[in-house]
Amino acid sequence: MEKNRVQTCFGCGVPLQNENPGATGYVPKMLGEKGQEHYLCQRCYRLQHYGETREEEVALPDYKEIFSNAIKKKCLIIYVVDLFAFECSIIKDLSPFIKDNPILVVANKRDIMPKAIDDDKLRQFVYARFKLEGIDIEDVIVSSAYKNYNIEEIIEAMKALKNGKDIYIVGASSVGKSSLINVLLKNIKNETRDLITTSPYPGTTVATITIPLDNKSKIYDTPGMISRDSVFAVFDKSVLKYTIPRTEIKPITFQLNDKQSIFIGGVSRFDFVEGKKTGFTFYASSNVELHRTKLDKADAIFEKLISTGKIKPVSAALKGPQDFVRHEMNLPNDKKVDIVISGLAWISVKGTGQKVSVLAPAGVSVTIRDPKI
Ligand SMILES: Nc1nc2c(ncn2[C@@H]2O[C@H](COP(=O)(O)OP(=O)(O)OP(=O)(O)O)[C@@H](O)[C@H]2O)c(=O)[nH]1
Ligand SMILES: [Mg+2]
Repeated sequence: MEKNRVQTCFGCGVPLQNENPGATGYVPKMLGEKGQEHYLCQRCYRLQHYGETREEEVALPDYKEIFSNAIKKKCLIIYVVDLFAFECSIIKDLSPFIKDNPILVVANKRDIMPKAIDDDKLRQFVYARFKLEGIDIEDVIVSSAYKNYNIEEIIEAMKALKNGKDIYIVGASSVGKSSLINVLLKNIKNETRDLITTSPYPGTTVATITIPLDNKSKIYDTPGMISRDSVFAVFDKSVLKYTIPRTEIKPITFQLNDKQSIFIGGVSRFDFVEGKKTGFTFYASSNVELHRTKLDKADAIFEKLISTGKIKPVSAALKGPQDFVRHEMNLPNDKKVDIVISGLAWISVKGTGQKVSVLAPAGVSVTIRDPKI
């Protein structure tokens, strides 16, 4: 590596070093030889070439410091949210740093949402939620970095809004910020290889990455904050592998009488405690198995399925009902709502005053919101 210049990894933004192979930002000398335009740390090299993730974690950055250092001048903010894990996508701590700038919201991962839903419905949902959070936004574009969906629309909106300024891509971890930048660059510059490292698990981008966009402005990729009260902060990779949807989610409706339960894998449980027969529609990754049973037998069966591994996924920390937190709720009267287990699933139901209860892992929030769909 050249001396006197702080080199950073183009894949994740960490400062590079070639002395300690066990430490963050290690780059073998051969990768850092003269003539190479972009330097990748060993972790990014492995992720990009073999999709391999090391078990050891990189130190998570101090987001407040990153944003207060980064967003000092006027810029265009592209705030990326995940249409599936939406509750984990709105990061309250971010608002003070971005609020004086124009904000374009990109609602990503359209491909995993059911095809039958109208994009406009999703846009309205996202609009309403940002309004509720008190964040003024210019527009919402529904996109898929995977399917190259509405990427041209994002580029057009960027052109219209950026006014010669730089662009910061912000948002929670794993919403697809780096993936979007890679497809935006492909479309704008016709570059064909992925440069910024992406991975299914939170904490991929570690520091702000600067990419020249044109001769006037730059685009900045930033590390995403991990929502503390979601499954992303609680489950390890072996569980997240199942819970993060990779393909279109297929809603499953159960017509339940009260005193019936649905297991959401071995990692959550929904109990219909009291009320008239109701249709409950479950939205979760297709790799999360749903299992119906009677409430009075639910504790014993739940424990048995978990211990025998006959339900997927299971988590080593969740062995039986005693390891979960119970959230009891009275549903509203005559109103459609979603019951959300943050980052894992949501259950859509017409409320008629039913009494329900959700067993969720400790630390994962369970909330009721206006319906997404
Ligand atoms: N299904 C689907 N997956 C996507 C899409 N965009 C990104 N992903 C996946 O989501 C995961 C996270 O993507 P990243 O681009 O690394 O997310 P990030 O927001 O940069 O994450 P951090 O760097 O941790 O903040 C990866 O597995 C991507 O392949 C999309 O449009 N659809
Ligand atoms: Mg990233």
